[in-house]
Amino acid sequence: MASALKRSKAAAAMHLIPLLFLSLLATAIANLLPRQAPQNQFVELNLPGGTFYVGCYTDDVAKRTLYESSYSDDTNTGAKYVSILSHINYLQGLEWSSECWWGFTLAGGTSATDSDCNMVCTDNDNQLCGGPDRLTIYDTNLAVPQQNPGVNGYSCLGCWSDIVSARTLSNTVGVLGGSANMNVDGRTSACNANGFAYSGVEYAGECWCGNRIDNGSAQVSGISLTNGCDMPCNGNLTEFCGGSDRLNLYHTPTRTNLVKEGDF
Ligand SMILES: *[C@@H]1O[C@H](CO)[C@@H](O)[C@H](O)[C@H]1NC(C)=O
Ligand SMILES: CC(=O)N[C@H]1CO[C@H](CO)[C@@H](O)[C@@H]1O
Repeated sequence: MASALKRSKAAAAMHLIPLLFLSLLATAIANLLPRQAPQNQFVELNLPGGTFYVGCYTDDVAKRTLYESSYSDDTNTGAKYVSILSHINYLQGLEWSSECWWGFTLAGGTSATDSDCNMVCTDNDNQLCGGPDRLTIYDTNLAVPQQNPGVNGYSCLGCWSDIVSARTLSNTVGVLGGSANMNVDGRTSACNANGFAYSGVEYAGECWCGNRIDNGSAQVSGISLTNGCDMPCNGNLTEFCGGSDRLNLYHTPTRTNLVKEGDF
């Protein structure tokens, strides 16, 4: 009886071997077939010209692959993310269905297989938004912006700290076309026309003017990719307009009719 049982178990196992072989073969063939690239799902979204799929990359909460900024929203779709951030995105990454990351360069991470990025976007089953510790990365193919060295007689003093509750420059002066039209040229000429020797651009579209540096603001060293002055101007994507709590500060030594602080 016992030996009959053993024999039948062995016979069953013999039947499993061809099945196992067939399943391995099927997997091998599937891997050889061309896979639908994720970017095909985004082509329909009218991505800004030139945007292309870079690949699936690893990410690490302790050392982000794209560190410039992040945005998370449970109603995220790739399309929504792209439309919100397309004007400031250079490399953009989608992760864990609803997280959006961007940066000018890959700050870490390594290339992973496309199939690791297998999570669909939170509210759109037809788009892929990365995976666990995996980013679906796109490149907008835009040139990385530069710090404008100076214009209209103002020269750049670099990147300076600012705080909402204690401003570095205490006067706001609008530019023609408003925040959406902000650039260093418009910014410095508006401060000049209003009698200010210092001019600052912040957070892509904020305008600040003053005749002294207030509240203990200090220069932040480093290149634009690391010192926080990393947001392209709304009105000129090829130059920086400060960042979050950061001003690109400009000064002109030639102004003679300075207004007093508080006069404006
Ligand atoms: C845009 O920025 C670049 C770099 O700072 C500058 O050379 C160019 O004159 C700017 N264009 C305008 C219209 O301000
Ligand atoms: C919080 C703080 O100290 N704010 C100061 C920033 O600088 C302006 C101009 O000197 C002062 O009026 C504020 O009190």
